[in-house]
Amino acid sequence: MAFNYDKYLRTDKMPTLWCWGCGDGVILKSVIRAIDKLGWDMDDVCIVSGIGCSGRFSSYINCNTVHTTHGRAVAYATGIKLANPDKHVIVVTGDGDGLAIGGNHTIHGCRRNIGLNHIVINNFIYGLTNSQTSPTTPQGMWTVTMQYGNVDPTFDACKLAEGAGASFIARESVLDPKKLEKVFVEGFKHNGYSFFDIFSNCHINLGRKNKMGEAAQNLNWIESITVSKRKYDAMSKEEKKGKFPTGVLKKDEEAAEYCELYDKVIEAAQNKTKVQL
Ligand SMILES: Cc1ncc(C[n+]2csc(CCOP(=O)(O)OP(=O)(O)O)c2C)c(N)n1
Repeated sequence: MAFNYDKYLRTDKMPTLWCWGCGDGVILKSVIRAIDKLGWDMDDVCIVSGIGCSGRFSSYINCNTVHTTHGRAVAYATGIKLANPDKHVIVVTGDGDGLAIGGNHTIHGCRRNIGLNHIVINNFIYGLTNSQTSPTTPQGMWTVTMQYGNVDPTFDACKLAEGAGASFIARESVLDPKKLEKVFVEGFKHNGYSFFDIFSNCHINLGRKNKMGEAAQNLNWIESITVSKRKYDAMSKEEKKGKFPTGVLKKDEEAAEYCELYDKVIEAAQNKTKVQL
């Protein structure tokens, strides 16, 4: 039987504002399928998004949703999770939203290892505002702010998350929705900061002057830069250049989750003692 998305969607908000062929819809459907697989009650789920095309995520899914300000979604989500540690909080940002203006919040969410599920919809560009350079825009590509080609070094979001201390890190792309669903199920179950770098197409605003004006061209390019972690690990330094490993890149189930640590602060305050770590 066909999967019934309607019960998870705000169908009165359809059609979406996303462009034809946009990967955001694939990610939305994969998140819904993962939630369904986990059997979560939608009253226990909160989606927090920032501003951008990716920020629209919270508009279309029928659960608790908070559409916050640009760059601040992780900060809002931190408060929501601390006040409701038993709820499932999913943060959705763009690469600009979560890695440029909101990069600081992302770093500290990872450092605290708070139990958030942070999906960066990485389309390598500022989509909503029409093609400004983002931290993940590949060098050499045209953007409206780098019309002679972007010279800024490309940012690897998963390496940032690892350096900052996230305990679950994965990368996938919209090319394979089944893999996406699987990785969301695994990461959503994880107790700690689950960071997902999801490569998505923006053939309209990244593609239009970078010879990828059609979704398929943009997707082919994503395929050309991604390689499974298993293959990546066996590649030489030279072969690794310009490639990004996909799959689960880190999973540490021993790392302390922040809300649980914070319980110790509450306990210490009640007993007028110091936290026992
Ligand atoms: C404080 C603030 N600065 C700038 C903006 C304008 N703005 C809105 S969305 C956006 C960037 C969107 O790019 P990204 O976060 O990568 O998301 P996408 O649209 O590609 O999903 C910018 C700069 C804003 N709304 N608020």
